[in-house]
Amino acid sequence: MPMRCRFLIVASRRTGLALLIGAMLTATVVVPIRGTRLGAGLAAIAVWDFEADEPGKIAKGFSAEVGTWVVAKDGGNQVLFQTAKNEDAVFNLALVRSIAYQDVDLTVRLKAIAGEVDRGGGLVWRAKDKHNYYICRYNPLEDNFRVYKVENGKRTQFASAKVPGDEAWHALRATMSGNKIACYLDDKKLLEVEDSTFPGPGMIGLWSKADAQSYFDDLSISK
Ligand SMILES: [Ca+2]
Repeated sequence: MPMRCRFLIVASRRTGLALLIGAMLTATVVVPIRGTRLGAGLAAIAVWDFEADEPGKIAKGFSAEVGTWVVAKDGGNQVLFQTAKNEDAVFNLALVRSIAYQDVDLTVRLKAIAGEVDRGGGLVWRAKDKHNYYICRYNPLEDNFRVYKVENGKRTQFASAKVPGDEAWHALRATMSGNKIACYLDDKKLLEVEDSTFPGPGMIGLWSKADAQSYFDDLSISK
C-alpha cells in the first residue's frame, strides 16, 4: 500500500503501547502503523523515506521554511532535495511541523550534490521556529562535522570535528537527552556538548546553508 510517509513503532505490543503513550505525551501527531527496529536497541517512532511522495513537490508533512525542497529521483530511489542556490548567510530549512520532541535520537542519510559557497547539510531538532533550533551538519567543502545552535537567527558553534569531505552518501545522527547532545557521522560519535538554550520540545527538520544542494533520505526519529 503506497504511503506518503511511513510511521512505525516496535512490534512488541507491550513496548509499542508504552512507546505510543510516551509519544502521545510529547508529540502533537504520531500515527504508528507497524513495527520495525533500527539497529541495536533503537525503536523507530517515525521514518520518512519519500518513496510515496510526488517528485517535484515538497514531501508530505514537511514545511519548506527557507530554500526550495522537492522530492527527486536518485536512480530508483526517492529523496528530498534542497535545490535553492541562496546567498552565503541563508540557512535553508525544512521542518516537520506536526511533531514536537524534547529528547530525540535522529538519523538521516545525506549526499552533497552541489554548492560553491557551501555544501552538505544536516539535522535540526528542538526547533521553536525557523530562527531557533539546534543543528549538526556535515560540510565536505570544509572537511568538517559541526554542532551549533541557531538562536534568533544567529548561529553559534559548539564543537567541530575534522572529517574527510566527499560527495558519497553519509549517515548523520544526533541525540539529545536533557542538555546533553551527541552527534555521529557514519556511526562514529564525533561531537559531545551540553547546552540548555532550548530545553523544551521542538520540531525536527533538515538543513543546508546558502547554495548547498543536497539529497536527504531515510530521516528517522527514535526514542
Ligand atoms: Ca528514499
